[in-house]
Amino acid sequence: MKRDTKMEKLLFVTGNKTYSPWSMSPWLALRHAGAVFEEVVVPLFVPGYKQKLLEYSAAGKVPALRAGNQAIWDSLAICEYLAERFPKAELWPQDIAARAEARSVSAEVHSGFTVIRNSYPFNCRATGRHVPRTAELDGEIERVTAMWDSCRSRHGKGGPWLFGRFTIADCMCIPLALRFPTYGVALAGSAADYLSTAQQHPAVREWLAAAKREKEVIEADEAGRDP
Ligand SMILES: N[C@@H](CCC(=O)N[C@@H](CS)C(=O)NCC(=O)O)C(=O)O
Repeated sequence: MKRDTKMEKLLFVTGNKTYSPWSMSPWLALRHAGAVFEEVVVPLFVPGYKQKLLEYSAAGKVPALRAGNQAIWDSLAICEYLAERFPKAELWPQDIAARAEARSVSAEVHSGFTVIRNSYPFNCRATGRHVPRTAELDGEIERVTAMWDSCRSRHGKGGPWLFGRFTIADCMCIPLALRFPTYGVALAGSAADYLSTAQQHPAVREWLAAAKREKEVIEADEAGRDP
């Protein structure tokens, strides 16, 4: 018998909003889809946090989504699930070529940019952090900004997002873009416009406001603080 998944309640499990970029991506997709969901914030790296995460997903990581008894884990898998569950939200571009490219962008962000991620830990509550630039870091910054520029110039006609309308590619790229203001990385041209569009997005502002209200501090993610 076909299961009506639409009846299954959604429970989203996120890490600290300040420090969890992977949680932010599917949370943006949930908001964009207008999904009704309950949210559990599990503060990371405090005693007992792993046990708590394991109650929701065998991977023991955030993000995790529960749809009834079904566990869905990993940011991109959750976004894919939401694209199927909420087709009207058009979380992928309609055009097959644009969709293939949006998937490539999302996958590249999901599996790549490790130098940016390691050098610039996601810390969306902080600004004015200083981390020395290296050739590897500059190379990845150049790559990601060129990618955004290419999406905007070739696919961005219908709106301010990478593929015009808001898609999963934006869900995956926004947390990466938000690292740049933390570490004072000046962007130019369409990459700067893209960051500004992201910073003004109501769902992003909601996430950032929630992060500001958090009290926990994860020292390992507080890179580049002035002594
Ligand atoms: N590739 C995974 C990464 C998940 C991940 O590393 N989550 C981090 C927080 S952003 C986490 O749960 N850390 C806690 C731990 O590893 O114990 C995804 O895209 O969801």
